Amino acid sequence: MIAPAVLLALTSLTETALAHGGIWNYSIAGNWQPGFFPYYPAEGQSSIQRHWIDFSPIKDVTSFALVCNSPGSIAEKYASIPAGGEVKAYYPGWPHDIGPIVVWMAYCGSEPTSCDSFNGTGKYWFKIQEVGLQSGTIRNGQWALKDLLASNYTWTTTIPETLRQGAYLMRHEIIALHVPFEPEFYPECAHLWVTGGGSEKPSEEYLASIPGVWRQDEPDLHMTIYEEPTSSRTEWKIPGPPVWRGS
Ligand SMILES: *[C@@H]1O[C@H](CO)[C@@H](O)[C@H](O)[C@H]1NC(C)=O
Ligand SMILES: *[C@@H]1O[C@H](CO)[C@@H](O)[C@H](O)[C@H]1NC(C)=O
Ligand SMILES: *[C@@H]1O[C@H](CO)[C@@H](O)[C@H](O)[C@H]1NC(C)=O
Ligand SMILES: [Cu+2]
Repeated sequence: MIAPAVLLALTSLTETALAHGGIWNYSIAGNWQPGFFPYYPAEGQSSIQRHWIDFSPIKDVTSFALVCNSPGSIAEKYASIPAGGEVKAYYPGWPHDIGPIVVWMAYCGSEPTSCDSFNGTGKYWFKIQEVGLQSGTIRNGQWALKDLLASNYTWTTTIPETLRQGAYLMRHEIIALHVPFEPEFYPECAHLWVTGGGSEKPSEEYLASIPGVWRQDEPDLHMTIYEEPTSSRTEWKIPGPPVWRGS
């Protein structure tokens, strides 16, 4: 017997799952664990992922939902990981193949639970990874999203080895570019406790505000991949600050 609330959730799941998606699970230094699943009741869930409402994209680049999705309320847990460790994010059934993946972090504070009181809105964010168009054309080339589809919907990121210890938000962001002039943003955040004895932090030039980093008049986001001169271009630059890799 399935409870009506769950049935309802599953119905909306089949509708939206066809078009969109997000991170269901994380592997932290080799161990898989569940994220927050938006189509189950929040009650009873306990994970490292900030809460999100559904698989739909965020299209308003000024929205607070761009930070850690909507509602973006705090996660119940933290995953401990040494600097230099590997995080894998699992996007089962992810449907789109045109667009980049950008992975960001923000320092919440020096206590193991500092993210509990950290909103994330503002100039705190630095990129630790970005993959856009690696070869070919904007219309048909090898985008990060094609790599994601080719690797069983799994995206792998290494935490910079020299990053100072602390609590961090890790923000995965897919930008899907298949709809003309309507880039779709798919952010989700996780709580991390980074250990390992590093001492570095990114300087000002690496930091961006979210929301704020993406703009409505940014030509490389608000474009159509289906028409020239864009479709046959072989270069596409991810807007925003450079990636911080530590020294
Ligand atoms: C992956 O996430 C789903 C949805 O939250 C959950 O049902 C499943 O148990 C998770 N699997 C693992 C290995 O964490
Ligand atoms: C963060 O703060 C902004 C501005 O006060 C607010 O609008 C937004 O909803 C907050 N986000 C979260 C996740 O609480
Ligand atoms: C894809 O990755 C998920 C998460 O690690 C795993 O549960 C699943 O078995 C993998 N599927 C294949 C075909 O490798
Ligand atoms: Cu979609």
